[in-house]
Amino acid sequence: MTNKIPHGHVSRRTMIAGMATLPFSFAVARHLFAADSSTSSDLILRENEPRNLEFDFAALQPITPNGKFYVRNHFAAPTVDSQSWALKVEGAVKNALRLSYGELQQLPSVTRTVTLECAGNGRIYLAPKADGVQWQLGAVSTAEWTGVPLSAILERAGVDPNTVEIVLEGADSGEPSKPSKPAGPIAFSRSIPLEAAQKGNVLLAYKMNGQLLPPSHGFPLRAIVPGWYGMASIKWLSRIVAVTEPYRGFFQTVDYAYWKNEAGFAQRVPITQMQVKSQIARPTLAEVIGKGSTFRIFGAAWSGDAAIAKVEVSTDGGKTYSAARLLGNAIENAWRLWEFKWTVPTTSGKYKLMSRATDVAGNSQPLERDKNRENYMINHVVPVEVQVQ
Ligand SMILES: Nc1nc2c(c(=O)[nH]1)N[C@H]1C(S)=C(S)[C@@H](COP(=O)(O)O)O[C@H]1N2
Ligand SMILES: [Mo]
Repeated sequence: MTNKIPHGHVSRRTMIAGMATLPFSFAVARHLFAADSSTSSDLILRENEPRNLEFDFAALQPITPNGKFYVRNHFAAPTVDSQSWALKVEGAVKNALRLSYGELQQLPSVTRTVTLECAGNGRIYLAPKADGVQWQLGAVSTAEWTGVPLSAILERAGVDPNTVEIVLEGADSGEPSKPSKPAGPIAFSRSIPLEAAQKGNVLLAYKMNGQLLPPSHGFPLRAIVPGWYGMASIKWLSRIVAVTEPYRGFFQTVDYAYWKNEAGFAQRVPITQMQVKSQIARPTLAEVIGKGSTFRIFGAAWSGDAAIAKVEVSTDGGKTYSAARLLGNAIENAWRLWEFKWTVPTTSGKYKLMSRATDVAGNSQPLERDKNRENYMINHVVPVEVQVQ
């Protein structure tokens, strides 16, 4: 197997997880000493075609540099010529629109810090093994996005009163890999309720961390749907359609959907908001820690709907928990970093570290996996075992 990413590497955690099938190079030392370079060599290759790259979560910082931000593609990334490209707005609208790249950039813009997490983040920790890209901790990242509020575009278009949802479609297309699928290629597309689309916080972004949107993150334009799992934030956005019936496309009902017990039935529903979650960035799995030392356990926590109220840490496999310190200020729809100063025991051995977040709406990370969620929305507490010696 070839690794097409120049100087690609796998992290120590990847090796420990024994992913023998992964493309591999021995530039590990480089990774350990790399400071903050923003090249794709900082990413962990999960799949070559379509390209799927994981952020090295051990390198956690408030904003993820563009070259370290995870990449999730379902089809080959399209090359879009921004000069001939135009955003189409159509369906149940009074004025169908065609907006050029230049026109969009002329409109009033806003910048928001938003965390994106793939609904499959952490899938490698599921037992039995679940289908899909075997993400560890790094299918989550945070950037500052600049663009035009979707609400402003919808206002211009004049959405019909019977509109219920807004469908967003990307310029990429192909045949999905899941068994139940339409004949022939389809575009990657997803809907959000009209109410969410009109809220003002959904962006049509053309900048990421102050730079033009990189091709792998959706150049020239992508949606950013704050608080939702990443699948809603359509890249290479080409078409916006107002619809008067709920959208039932492949990525809405077959993929990125799950079974929810509702009204006495198991019902297939689309995945929407991110569930409350925290992750430990340091130490990493199987890290060796000096006995009797003080170790700074460090991580991030986020929730789709609400700010993080608290993060609790256990260093004894969940028997007892203590409060972690939340760092910086809360930013709506962005992760909150946290730390916990661990007085490391003087006894050598394996220790199970756990973190558990609670949001201000009162949602806490579950300790058990909800099996109805199959291979998505993985937010239960996953221990990180370390070696004290
Ligand atoms: N057009 C298009 N948009 C897309 C996808 C895609 O494959 N095609 N993947 C989605 C998924 S599942 C996620 S998690 C995010 C990832 O965004 P990123 O690659 O910028 O991290 O993009 C979403 N938008
Ligand atoms: Mo995703």
